[in-house]
Amino acid sequence: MKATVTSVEAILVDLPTIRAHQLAMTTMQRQTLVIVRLRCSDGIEGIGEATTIGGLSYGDESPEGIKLTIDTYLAPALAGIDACNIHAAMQRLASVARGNRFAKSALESALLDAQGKRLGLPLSELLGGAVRPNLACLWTLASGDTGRDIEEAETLLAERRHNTFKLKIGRRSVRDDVAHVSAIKRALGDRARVTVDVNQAWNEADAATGIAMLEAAGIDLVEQPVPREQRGALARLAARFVVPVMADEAVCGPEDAMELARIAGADVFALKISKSGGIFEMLRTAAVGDAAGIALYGGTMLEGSVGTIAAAHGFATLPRLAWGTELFGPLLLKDDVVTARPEYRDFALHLPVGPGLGLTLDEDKLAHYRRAA
Ligand code: MUC
Ligand code: MG
Repeated sequence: MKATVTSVEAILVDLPTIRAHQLAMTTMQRQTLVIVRLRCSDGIEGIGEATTIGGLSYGDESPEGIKLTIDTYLAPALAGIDACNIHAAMQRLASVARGNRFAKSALESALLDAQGKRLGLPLSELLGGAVRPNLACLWTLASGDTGRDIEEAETLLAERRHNTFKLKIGRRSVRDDVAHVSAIKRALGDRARVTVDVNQAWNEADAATGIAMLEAAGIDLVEQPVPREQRGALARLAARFVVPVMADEAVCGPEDAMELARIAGADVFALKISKSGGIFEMLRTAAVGDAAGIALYGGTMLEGSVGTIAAAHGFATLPRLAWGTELFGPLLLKDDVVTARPEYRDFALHLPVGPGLGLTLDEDKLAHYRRAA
């Protein structure tokens, strides 16, 4: 079965969020997806997604930059190559571009989606098989208002949609943040797990103060309290506290994982296909953590359905995924660009069963939400 890549299109899609989403570095009112459409000589089309948070405020690839990189450098490099050999295609991309992991991840997803459709296999089967048909999925409370966050959590618990909540902190003073988190934990009690993501906002001294108070308040996990470069500080905090410390921004690829494992820099790794440069690199990163006894967690860049389901297929194949996932991105968006939205129930995301990603683009929605050229 031979097919070559005939064209690649990168489309910017702007979707409104259901409410403001406050992180340490930005407040989101909308999300911009970069949807990739890869067409092959046998008529099969694969889709992928590269999405980041808050333009350039979170990472070093912006949606506009990702589109430019794909249009100018990566799409020409894929033109005419064997669409069935995904490893060779990714090596070709590595040879023409350093970094640019988000853009590469979207293209890899599109190649895998096309190959899955070609062979009639769901992506997770193409990867060797899912060991779990659904993925535990938390929700992030980030409205910026404590009372509203508690109400939101109560509704989602009652609907059996989520029973773990991640709070985005690091924007206010340590004391104000701790007061906010503690109030939410007190209201929810043992009915829910509560984690926090500081998104690198604290220095080591603030982190030591903050984590001590969060631990006393019964918080279950602290994500990326200090800047990503400060691996020593992360290791000291992980050693000092019982509450698990998770690396997110500090762990992108297998080399980061190796170094963090060597210095016992974290108790948990947040995995993301985009920051690793695709599903295969995410799996290699996971393998290093797993071998070092570091627990794993399926992270998100608040992607829409395409990026979320690509990650879900990858996470479903991991032998161990102790902390579940945060693959709730589509639920934060008011609308979608796929015909059937992913299914969330009983505190989990359920994997679609169709070939490839198992998703179909909704052409009318895509035309409606795509950014005018
Ligand atoms: C991050 O840093 O983990 C994940 C959930 C959320 O609300 O923001 C993201 C990014
Ligand atoms: Mg994070």
